Amino acid sequence: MADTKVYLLDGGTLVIDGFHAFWNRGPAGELRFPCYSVLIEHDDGRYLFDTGYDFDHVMRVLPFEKPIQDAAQRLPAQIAKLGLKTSDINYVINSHYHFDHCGGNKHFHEACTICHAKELEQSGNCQPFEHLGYSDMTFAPELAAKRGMKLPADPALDMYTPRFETVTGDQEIAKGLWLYETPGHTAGHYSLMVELKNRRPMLFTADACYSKKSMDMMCISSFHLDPTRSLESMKRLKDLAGKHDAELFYSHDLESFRGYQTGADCYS
Ligand code: 5PN
Ligand code: ZN
Ligand code: ZN
Repeated sequence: MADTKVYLLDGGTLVIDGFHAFWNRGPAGELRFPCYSVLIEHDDGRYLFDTGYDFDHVMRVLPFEKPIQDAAQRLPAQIAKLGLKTSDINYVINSHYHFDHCGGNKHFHEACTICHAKELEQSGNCQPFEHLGYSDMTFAPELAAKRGMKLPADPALDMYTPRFETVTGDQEIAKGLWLYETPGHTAGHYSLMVELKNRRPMLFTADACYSKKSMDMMCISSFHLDPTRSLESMKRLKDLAGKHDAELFYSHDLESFRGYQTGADCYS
């Protein structure tokens, strides 16, 4: 039995307006925030929670979010830096299918792809106001075709036929690896808690809570399906953190991210 290890993989940054990050509160103005993936080395296999954004996709579809992602921040390079190949990843789990959380799925040809059943359903049949969020459909080429979307030519996609495993409810998907339902931001959003031997559990909020300031203000982002459920999920995260003495790791918080250990510097 080896100890579980957690690596945070820096995937670069994007810009949104303060009124998007803090819905109806602001203040307005450019806010640059990080995107990252979480690699969990577990006895049962290697799990990757979220896969960041694809630089070319953002430049093509949302250039106004001004992506900064250098070559070393591309996900395959981040994986290589740990001495791994993309084929070493056994499971890709997506908190949800917004473009800044699934852009790298296409690189993981061997992995089983896990998500909430409702998320897969919604991403294939979303509300008009969700189209920008669900604009990178490379994670599911067949769904993209069903939505009538033509995917750009991409060598990564030639080899990519994802196998989906959908789940519902709270789930311990491997020992000490917990998925908690936190809907509202999207239909089938999951947050992830990882129990470790030598420290407090890590609770990755994903987009159920962008930042510490969001939690302190109980303020959600403006990209959401259901604001009331979003707030309930934020309260749920706070309760879970209290109950398990877990440390909250936010999805898009530059200040917090600067304090996180990244790359080969892992948590265990
Ligand atoms: C970073 C970001 N930008 C735009 C959208 C959107 O329209 O839905 C989700 C989202 C984002 O996470
Ligand atoms: Zn999102
Ligand atoms: Zn996000």
